Amino acid sequence: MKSMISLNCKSNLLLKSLNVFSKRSYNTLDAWSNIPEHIKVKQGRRLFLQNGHPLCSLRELLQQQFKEKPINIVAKESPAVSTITNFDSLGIPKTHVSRSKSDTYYVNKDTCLRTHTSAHQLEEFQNLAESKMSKKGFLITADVYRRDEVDASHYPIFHQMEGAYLWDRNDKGSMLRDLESVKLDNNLQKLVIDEATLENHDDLQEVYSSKETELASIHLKNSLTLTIHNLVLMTPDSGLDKSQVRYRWTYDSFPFTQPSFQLEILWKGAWLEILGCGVVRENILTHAGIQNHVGWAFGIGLERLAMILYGIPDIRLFWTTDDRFRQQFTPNNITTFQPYSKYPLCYKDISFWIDESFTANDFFEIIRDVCKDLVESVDLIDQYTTKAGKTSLCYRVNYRSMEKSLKNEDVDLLQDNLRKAMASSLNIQLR
Ligand code: FA5
Ligand code: MG
Repeated sequence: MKSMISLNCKSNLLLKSLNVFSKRSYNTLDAWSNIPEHIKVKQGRRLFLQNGHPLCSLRELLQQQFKEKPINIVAKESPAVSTITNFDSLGIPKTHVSRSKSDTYYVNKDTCLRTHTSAHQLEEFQNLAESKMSKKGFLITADVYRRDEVDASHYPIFHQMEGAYLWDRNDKGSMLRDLESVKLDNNLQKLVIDEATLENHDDLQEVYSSKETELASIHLKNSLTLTIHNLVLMTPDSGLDKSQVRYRWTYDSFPFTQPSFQLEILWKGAWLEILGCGVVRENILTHAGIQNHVGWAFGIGLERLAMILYGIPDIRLFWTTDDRFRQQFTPNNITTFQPYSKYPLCYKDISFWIDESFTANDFFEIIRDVCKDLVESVDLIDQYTTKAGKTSLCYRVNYRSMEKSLKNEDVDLLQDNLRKAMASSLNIQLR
């Protein structure tokens, strides 16, 4: 008990000083600062708290699914967190690709825009420890930020809901009792493909018995399958053919959970990944001041799940200010999105020579900055390397507005501005 308190105090002090630090340094720019205008203008819209917005309704509906559980429900405000909070507190290695400037938006070298809600895990586990485990878990919702590809299911700002649930290892019966309450019936079982059972897993956390890990993993998968299926059952028949819905569990890998899984849903003939999860690494719990517990955590992409439930075909629509979008929806209800129109697609190809400094995310970022939400997707359509070792790429930029028909001259102007911005800010040679 003594060591629990001292650990707790130490990490609390660490966190408090970090919070002060991140606020103070928000205006201190340096060579790492890379937050573009298109992010700044959207920061602060807090869609997940806007009554009636599908992301807000989905948050509420998910929270309702967990209402019987003794958990803390939290919404996080400022997205600027220290790199220690976002990466180190979760054991993410210093060399991990997610820390690179091409993957993450940095306020400055020590402060970034959180890339996932897991950034707040340690803090929330500490709150559980401080309450002497009167609560067993938490649900956190927040906006998160990533430099990422351009297509219908990726956006540089999106929303995640992070959940965690723990059991006292001394209370042997509690996990078994909880498992009983998340059994899947035969009909639902038929819709689930589990490619991530633990039989062939040879790298589990040693501190837990294989039985504990197995029970926690089954509870995790069943809880999430049931939660999501309950929401699927709330959708209108006209919007989603429920007989065609399938859930697929596969292995994943996160430095802060072991084993780790992801869940995909079959939607419009393709698998769409909606969440990552796993059994919480015991050292994260002990660091937070929680001893002798076992449990799980997950992070759901709210846009991805909302796209399936509401039939929203393109992730850009969540950000539209067009009344024809917002006025379709009523709070805490799932209705099917009625497209107001499908505007024509217009594509332009762009070819260029690159050197080893080129990263596709830097290119995508310029597209987002110059063309805003007028680009639907960007595809690499050709790539070759000459005998002399020079590499050329050709990307197709697909332009389509969500709100109006784009004129040819508008697209020509955008493409021209894009070429100019690329030539001036990337180490490439346009062809
Ligand atoms: C994570 O972010 C982990 N923090 C999840 C986690 C939590 C694992 C707790 C273990 C324990 P991942 O990078 O896979 O995992 O992202 C989670 C979900 O966010 C994805 O499944 C997807 O639904 C959504 N997502 C990721 N990138 C984007 C994006 N650019 N646009 C929209 N949604 C995205
Ligand atoms: Mg993933």
